[in-house]
Amino acid sequence: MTVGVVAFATAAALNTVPATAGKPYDPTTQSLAKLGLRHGLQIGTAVDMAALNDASEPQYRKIVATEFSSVTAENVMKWESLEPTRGNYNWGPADQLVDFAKRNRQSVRGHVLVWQNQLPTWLTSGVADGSISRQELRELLRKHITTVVSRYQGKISQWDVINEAVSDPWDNPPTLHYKGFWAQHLGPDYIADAFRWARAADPKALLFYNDYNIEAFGSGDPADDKTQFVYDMAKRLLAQRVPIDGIGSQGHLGTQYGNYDTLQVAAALKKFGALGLVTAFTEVDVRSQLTEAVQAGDEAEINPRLQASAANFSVLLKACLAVRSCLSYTVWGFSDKYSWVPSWFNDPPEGLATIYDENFQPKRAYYEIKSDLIFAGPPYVLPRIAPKPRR
Ligand code: 9MR
Repeated sequence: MTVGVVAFATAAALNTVPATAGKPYDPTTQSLAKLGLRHGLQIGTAVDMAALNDASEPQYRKIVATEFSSVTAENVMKWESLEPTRGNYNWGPADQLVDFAKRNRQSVRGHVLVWQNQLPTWLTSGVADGSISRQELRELLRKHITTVVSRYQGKISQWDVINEAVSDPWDNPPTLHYKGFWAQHLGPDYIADAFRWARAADPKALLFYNDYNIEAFGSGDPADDKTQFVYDMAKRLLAQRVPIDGIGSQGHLGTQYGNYDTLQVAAALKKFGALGLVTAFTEVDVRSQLTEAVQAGDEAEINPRLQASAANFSVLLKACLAVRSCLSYTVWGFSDKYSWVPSWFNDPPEGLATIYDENFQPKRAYYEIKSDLIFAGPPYVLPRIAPKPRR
């Protein structure tokens, strides 16, 4: 009898911490945003402005507002969208997202200042037909960065200053190199210039280099290891006192590939951290091949994909949690209904890449990353460091 009472009292005492309003605390009912905050970690999503503004899609808006503490414009802060014709700016959709974030007390990742894709045609065709000279192009880039960063100064926590500047081993030539429009027309010094111009326009935003396939180190040879190439680049930029603050690892994974384990990814984040840089996962999604059986609804083919996807989302999140300089974890869209994947990969078709299904129901991946946030804590998972923007 006495033993029973003691056991009951002990269980009750454990259950009271941290109770709210007489109810035991149930972390599974908390949002990803809230659970991330326990670690000082921002949980973000890319936002499709058309979906956000679609009155027939209230769930989209609600989930963006409630589950996430950070937002990124999936497209509307890209140059072609901001300045579709020369000198005429279209700020509307980008401003709307920044206002939305403010109302919902979210931070904003700025994406993207310098990239070879989604450039306005007036710019690329001007360069192609010789009417825009090299000198003028450099000046246009300076003006673009200055104008955009100044407009959102104080409202953007992290800017992707440079995106995807490094080639891949499957490119020609296969030896890794600076690729694309900007390297071709301005030479690789545009990278240092861009960071300096961005810093001049916003003293506080954290300035990032952002790329895919840099989740883990490989051979260690910058000729074929993209992570190593980016690491060497960052180290050189720092030695030249270029104001780069962080490395954004996009995290576009696929369940058909080998992928990584948590310790491997954490080691890469730590290595960047040891340079004095912060890190972030900026565009996480984990796609799968949609075989005929998957498309026909065969659970035996769907379930392993959902599980593998969840596991990969979790690997990146746990690695981030384990490294204090990893400040945010952003998914590239949260619902399969609005994912870039199906329209980009069709041979074979791919999809199932996000954490909610097409009906906005949370998938295995959602619950898995939620449990990572719940079960992480000291001594191995500590609050994030306070970042200091480099001058
Ligand atoms: O998700 C974006 C998609 O809607 C656009 O059509 C595409 C155009 O290039 O860009 C996608 O976002 C990319 C991001 O800006 C940079 N990293 C890769 C992302 C997926 O392609």
